[in-house]
Amino acid sequence: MRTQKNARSFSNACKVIPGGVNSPVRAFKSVGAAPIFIDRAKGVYLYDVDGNRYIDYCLSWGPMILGHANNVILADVKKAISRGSSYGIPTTVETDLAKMIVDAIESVQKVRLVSSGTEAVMTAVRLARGTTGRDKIIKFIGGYHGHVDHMLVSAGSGALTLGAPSSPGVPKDFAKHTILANYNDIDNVKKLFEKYSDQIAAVIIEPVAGNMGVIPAKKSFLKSLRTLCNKNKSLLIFDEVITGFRVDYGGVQKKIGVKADLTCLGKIIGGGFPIGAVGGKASIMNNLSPQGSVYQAGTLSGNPVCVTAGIATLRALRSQKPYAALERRTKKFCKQISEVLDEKGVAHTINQVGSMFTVFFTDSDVTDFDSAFTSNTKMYAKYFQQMLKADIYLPPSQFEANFLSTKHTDAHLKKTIEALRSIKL
Ligand code: KE4
Repeated sequence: MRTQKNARSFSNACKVIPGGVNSPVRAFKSVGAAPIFIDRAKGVYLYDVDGNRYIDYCLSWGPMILGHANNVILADVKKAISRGSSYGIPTTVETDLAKMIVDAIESVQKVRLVSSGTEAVMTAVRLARGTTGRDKIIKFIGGYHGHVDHMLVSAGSGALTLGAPSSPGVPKDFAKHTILANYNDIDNVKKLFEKYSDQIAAVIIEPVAGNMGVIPAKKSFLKSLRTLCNKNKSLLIFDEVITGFRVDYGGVQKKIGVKADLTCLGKIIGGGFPIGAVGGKASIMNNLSPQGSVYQAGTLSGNPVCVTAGIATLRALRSQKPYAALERRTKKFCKQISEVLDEKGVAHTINQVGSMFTVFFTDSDVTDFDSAFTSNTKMYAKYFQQMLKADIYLPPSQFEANFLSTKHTDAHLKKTIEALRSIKL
């Protein structure tokens, strides 16, 4: 039932907020629909202002791995917020969260907390440049690392979806040190190192891409990247803003056996509150101000309320160890989705890693940006709209990731499969 409140909320928002949203992909433009406005959420459910209830597979783009309004997190946050919300002075909870991250990710000896994934990436890149004295950064076509100027060069996620591979407002000079490579194509990277070897400060990669849809990097590719960076004295930056504590407790590094020099985190480590982090070897991290000379700062960095939510989240993940069960449940769910799409004769490919996955409407394998782009985005829009009508909320873009939480039960997945069977594609 779609009454007028969603529509009215959107037109009111458009009067005072560009596009009516505070982040482009929320506008539902690429799925040809008007956005819904959320009143509240609990567990796997979203409730919009029209009174509709949806099963949520976007989970605020990843953070809500323990479900919305998780009681344990809420209890800790309520206690924290009653002691004040921000001091701009160090607190011991910041040390506690940093320590949890250091203990969880072997390659991380020190951590700087910030307020978003974009800030984490911005800091990691500046730190890599300051540490190596070099300017160039290799990123991958279709990779999205937040909206800092020098990363908006053929970005993925919103920019990719909006068909603007690089954004107006980014001066050419800001982008000229960003070199683009093809994901999973080591020969391409080798050629770039041959061309720019002693100029490359770092390679930044999502070890499991989430912003051109889910695309895992091949283990051999990541191992070769590690070797190339060692040989050329460049740093390897893993952007684990999505994958951090999503596919395993820590990141993907343990699973794939490749260690990054710097790791960017966000989303889950804040439990739904604004947060980001960059971590790595002490010898590199110590170059950050005030210990070193690479400047970085933030009024709300390490905010005690956000950090408390992060600690509660990681503590729950560390004790519940949900990852194997989440992976099993997600694999089974993807198999069921595929069976129904086969029954409907709809060409598709599903990429799944842990509890994140994407249904690409294409009949080719999806291993990089070009193959992801063979997807039929009109079909995706139809799928999104029909599933929304069936009270299932999916990411409003073909080039994003779906997520399961620990609150998604077999009954929720069964209802979703029934909804998929009922729609016309
Ligand atoms: P934030 O600044 O949005 O916290 O993080 C930027 C970022 C960095 N690195 C990766 C791998 C990311 O996926 C992101 C942000 N992800 C998008 C969705 N894929 C956020 C959603 C949005 O832009 O509204």
